[in-house]
Amino acid sequence: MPTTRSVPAAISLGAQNFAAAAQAARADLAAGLRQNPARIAPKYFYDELGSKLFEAICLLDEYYLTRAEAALFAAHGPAIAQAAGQGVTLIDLGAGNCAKAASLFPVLRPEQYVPVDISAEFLRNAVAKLQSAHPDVPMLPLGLDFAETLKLPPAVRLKNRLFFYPGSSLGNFTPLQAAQFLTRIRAEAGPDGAILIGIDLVKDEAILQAAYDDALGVTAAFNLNVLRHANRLLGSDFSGADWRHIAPFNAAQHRIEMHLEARRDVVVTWPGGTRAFAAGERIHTENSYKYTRRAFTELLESCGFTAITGWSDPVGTFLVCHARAI
Ligand code: AVJ
Repeated sequence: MPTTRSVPAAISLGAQNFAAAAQAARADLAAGLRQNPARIAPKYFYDELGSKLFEAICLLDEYYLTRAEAALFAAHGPAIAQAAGQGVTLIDLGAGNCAKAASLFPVLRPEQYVPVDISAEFLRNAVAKLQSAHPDVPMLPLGLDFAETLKLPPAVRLKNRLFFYPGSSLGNFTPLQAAQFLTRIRAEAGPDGAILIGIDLVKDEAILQAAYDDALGVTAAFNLNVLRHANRLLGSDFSGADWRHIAPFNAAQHRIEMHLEARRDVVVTWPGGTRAFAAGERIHTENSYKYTRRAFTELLESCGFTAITGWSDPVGTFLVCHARAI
């Protein structure tokens, strides 16, 4: 009989530094709003409501990514487990509701599960549920911004680290930033480490656009919610009603862009700053890069990954890759 494990509270790295982190977020948001064009980084989407809206996006007919990836995990689970080997330390970057990793538990049988998410509160709730469903898997939730630091606490096993980065999250980075991030993962993975990563592939523009501008307006709500989060963090006075969600495909850069476009002349004020937007002016909130299978394999290789195995569907909707750090 497996013993029942109590759920460790999400370790919030930097929680001891809460004031400094809040100050850094304010400085970052204010600097982005002063730029031309203005920008708000996609990490600010994920307050509690934003995380829930993203979960809802994953259920939309138009947002094919999550289902395409889940189908690949289901179809190739045994092959993925074979590539990964026994007794992995599964480090889930951007775990959210932890559903993707949990779907792989039966085949991967991880020795330790380390979900990492910027939204520690959301993570705590997800892990509480998951731990009771899988009492035999030791879990160590970490509330941390892994784009800032990948330094993991000593309680994370060093052996057989498998960095799990699903959902095409890498697409938020420019190709140069993506290469830098993959190189850091490779360094943290160590000699017996590996990566299991999912990436969205370039496809028909209409399919891409619909995925980021759905008929129900859930993605619009997700994008607009960043303004509510900014208001709380920065003390700004954005009104969602002043802004429109737009999601054009930038063909030259192989990326969907999300912006918020001012519906009228708007003045936004926060403690210590102000910014005037003319009607039609935009705030850039996200890039979502799409890769070809060849370009993505070359990216992994250029970052020093080897023994790359890729799984895709016949139409080339989505790609899952396993690769060794050394
Ligand atoms: C979580 C970054 C993979 O780019 O598809 C979904 C975020 N933005 N709809 C993506 C997102 C709008 C998503 N990633």
